[in-house]
This record gives sequence, C-alpha cells and structure tokens, in this order.
Amino acid sequence: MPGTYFTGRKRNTHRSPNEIFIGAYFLPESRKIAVLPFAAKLFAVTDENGEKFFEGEVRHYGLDECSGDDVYIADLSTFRRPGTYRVTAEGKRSAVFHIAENVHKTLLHDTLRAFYYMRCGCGLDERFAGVYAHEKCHTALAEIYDGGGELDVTGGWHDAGDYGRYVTAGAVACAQLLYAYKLFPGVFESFCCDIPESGSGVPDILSECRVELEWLLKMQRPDGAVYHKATTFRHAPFVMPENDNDKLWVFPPSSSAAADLCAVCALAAGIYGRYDGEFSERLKQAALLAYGWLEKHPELVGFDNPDGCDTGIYGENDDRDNRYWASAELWALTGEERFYKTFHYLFETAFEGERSYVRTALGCGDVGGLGSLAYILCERPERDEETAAKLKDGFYYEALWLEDKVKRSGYGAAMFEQDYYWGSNMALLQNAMKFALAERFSGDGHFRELAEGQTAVLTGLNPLGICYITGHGEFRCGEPHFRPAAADGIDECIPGFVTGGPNRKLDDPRLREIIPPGTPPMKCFADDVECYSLCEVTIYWNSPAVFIYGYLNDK
Ligand code: 9MR
Ligand code: ZN
Repeated sequence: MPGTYFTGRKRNTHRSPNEIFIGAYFLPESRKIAVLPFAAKLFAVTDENGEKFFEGEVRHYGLDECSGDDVYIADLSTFRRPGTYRVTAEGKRSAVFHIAENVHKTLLHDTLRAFYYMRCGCGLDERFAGVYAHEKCHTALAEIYDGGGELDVTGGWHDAGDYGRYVTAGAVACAQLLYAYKLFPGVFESFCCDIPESGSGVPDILSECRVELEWLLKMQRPDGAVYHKATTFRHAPFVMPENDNDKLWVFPPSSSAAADLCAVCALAAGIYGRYDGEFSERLKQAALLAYGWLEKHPELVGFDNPDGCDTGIYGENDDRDNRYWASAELWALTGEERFYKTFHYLFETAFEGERSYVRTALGCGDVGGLGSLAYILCERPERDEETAAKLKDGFYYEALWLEDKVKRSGYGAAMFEQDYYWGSNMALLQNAMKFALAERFSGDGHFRELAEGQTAVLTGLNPLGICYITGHGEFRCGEPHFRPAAADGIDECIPGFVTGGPNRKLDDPRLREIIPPGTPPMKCFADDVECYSLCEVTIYWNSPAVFIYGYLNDK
C-alpha cells in the first residue's frame, strides 16, 4: 500500500509534553490514579491558576513491563471536588483532567455520534454535521463481482479510515450498540446524540443502528447468501467520500457474513418490534433466510480478496462461533427447537479445549461472546439454567483473568505485551466490556472500577500521555488515518473517534523510521495519518466505547 494514502500533512508529535500521566475524565467518586515515570515523594492537585487543592504521597510501583518504565503512582481517589486540574510533582505536571458528574455523558454522546459521521450515501447535513458536512457519497450501483449484474447497496456506515463497507465488521459494531441498548435501556431510551432522527420517539441509538441494518439487508442475495463486502477495488486516495467515484463492487458471499447478518438481524428484530413492526418482520425474514442458506452450506465458505484488490479482507477460517451466535439469536427470537439444537451442539463442541476467552469473545472475527450474551439475556422459560450459568461464569472467569493483568500493570491496563496489536484500543475497551458484563452477571461490584480504569488508560493514563479519542483530552490524537478528516481541510479532527492504539507488531515496515526497534509495546504509537496500523478509526473500535460509556452512565 505504500504511497496510496500519502496526504502531505505534517507529522504530529507522538508524545505529550507533560510528564505525569492521568485519565482525562472522572466522576467525583471514581478511582483516580496518576502515573509518574520518575521518582517522587509527594504530589499535588492544582487548578489552572496553580492553586493547590490536594496533596498526597507517591507510591513506588516498580517496573511496568508494557511501558518499560520504573513507575510511581499518585492516588487521588479521595479528592472528589468537581473542577479542572493537573497533577504536579517535582516541578513536572500532567495534562488537565476533569472531575464532574456528566463526564461520561459527554463521551457517550460523542462516541455514539461518531457513527452518524460514518453514514454513507445520505450526505451529512450542516445542521447536524456542522463544519464536517459533506455531499452524498457512494450512490452508484455496484457491480456484483463474479456474479454479473448490478446491485443497489447504498447506505450503512463507512467501516473505518477507508470507505469500504464490510458485513461482518458492520454486524458486530451494530450488535454491540444493540446490546448496549438492551443492557442499559434507562440510559439510551431518551439519550439524544443530535442526529437528524433525534426527537422522533425512537431512541437515537436505534435510529443510528437502523442505518446500518437497512444496508445489511441490501447485502443479502434472494437465496439468503450474504455478500462479504461492498468496496471499490482499491482503497481510495485521501479525498472526501463524495469524491471517491471509483467503481463500486460487491464481493462474493461468505458464511461468516451470512451468520453475522443472521445474528444481528435476529437480535434487532426482537428490539425494533415495539417501534416498527414491519421493519422487525423484514429483519426476522432476512435472518431466517440467511440461516436457511447456512444450513445448505454447513462447511466454511471463506473469503479472500481477488487478485489486485487491496481493500479489507476480514477473512475467517472458522465460522462455528458465527453459527453459534446466529443460532443463539434466532432461538432467542423464535424459541424454535431447531435453533436451540444447533446452538447447544456448538456450545458443546465448538469451543472444546479453549479458554473461556472464546465463549466471551466480542468480535470482530471471534464472536462467540455475542452468542453467549444472546443466550444469557434470553428470557424464555425453556432456557436451560445450567448452560446459562456456565456462560455467565465464562464472563466472570474471563474478568478474573483480566484483573490479574490489571494488577501487573502500573497503569491498571488489562493488557499484556501480546495484546498490543493492530487495534489494541479495541482489546482495551472490550476488556472493559467484559468487566462490565462480569459485574452484571455475577453481581460483584468491584469489576466496575476495573471497567472504568480502562477508560482512564484510553484517555491519558498511558506512557505517551495521549488521549486516544479524537476531540478529547488536552493532548489528543488529531491526525488519524481517516480519509474525511484528512481531506476536509479542517484543523480539528471530527470528534468522538477511538483510534487504533499502540501496536508492537509494527505491521507497516516504514514505521521503523518513526518507532525504533525495541520500543516497549505501550509506546509503539504515532499520531500520524500515514500510520494505518496505529492510528486509524473503525466502527467496531467505537462500538465498545459506546457500550462502556453507556454502562458508566447506568446508575
Ligand atoms: O482491524 C483489522 C486488523 O485487525 C487487521 O490486522 C488489519 C489487517 O488485515 O485489518 C484491519 O481492518 C481494516 C480493514 O481491513 C479495512 N478497514 C479498516 C480496518 C482497520 O484498519
Ligand atoms: Zn460513502
């Protein structure tokens, strides 16, 4: 891909000028820690005028492996006064951080609204998108690759920094939003994120998900098969979406696409019924049709790019977890025995010998955890309590395993060295989701603090002192690998997007110029438009953020 995405924009600095690290947002009662990568005895909390509000002793933590630093910890949890402050020690300081009752509301608003900015085909109206408005994009008919004919596949969300639209990624992002709605209805029922549908009587999160669901429905063939993706043949240059006028293609079906579409449509059918019966019925029929196709194709139907195509692959070499998810959702929706049989068979066989991870994996790729959620949350009396208990335990044990990671991190991140791969912030946020789910299913309240702790890592409690959510934090990601943000000529990046995060694998060889070999995993990051394996944005890195901020708003 070298050269195809160069924008000529200057490189941002990769490290905060501040030398003390702390998350950017706290509730008054939140646990609040700052990390100092240098020796100190005392720390203070001061406001912007230098007035001191709190003092405490610094504790030596020792070597933090993922950052490679000998670190010290300042615990200011007992300081609860709302306001905007910095931590100071030894003449050094942190970025500003906020203590307020509504901090997680703002983040929920922005991370959810990010999906609106990803809408394809409809244009973004200035009334809602402000300076980020743009014309309609990707409205031409797409040619069906290898199949002949043309198809209308307008709509949905752009996947990421590229303008592709991929079924499995979209289904997973949508499902995570729908589960956020299902688990925290009190938060989302009347939550407004200022989109065109706001005030319609339908919760905004459902209006937003419908955009993707309507597109997913278009990706299904009359025989139930589901095309894997709709993209141009090669990634677009860094232009606004309406100027990406290359020919659109719809690529051959895969069983992962059919199963994920089946699952999310079944899940959605159960949710939208009270708002729109006709839409709910269409979703249900699509799910049944996809399932019928899967039954006729019991073996994996994989996907790989045809020669010369360079857009995303999202290949999967095992679709049993996808089928597990699909059958769980259809059983939850219909109560029909045949879905239960498949679900139970896969429950018994598909994850054998694996750690609980597989049954709790939240996508995209491994989606077993979404199937487990479908089963756990299903209220059918026929639900087998023993299976449900096993699945709940899966989340509980996964959370304990993650808690062990937290204890071994100076930053309280539930991440080991090997977790810093392409899109590591997704792993970080999905770990937060797992803490949240473990709390919900076990009633063990201490997981909440651990979930919130991961959001602190995301917003500044990391060895670069960077906030990985665009538009937030004093020192923030501002130059992501995100086509509209790079092409719109506006200095401030579109807000509310979670960027990929540190990636020790340095997948792009050119990164070695920017990040010297041997750099500790948590520091393998650059806020740089060219660094797609570090600093891109995607819908399925944002959906866990929406989930977790929904959870943190659920009192
Ligand atoms: O998120 C995907 C990451 O896990 C893979 O390692 C990487 C390479 O295959 O692809 C990432 O997905 C990209 C997708 O292929 C196209 N849209 C942008 C995605 C994020 O970079
Ligand atoms: Zn588009």
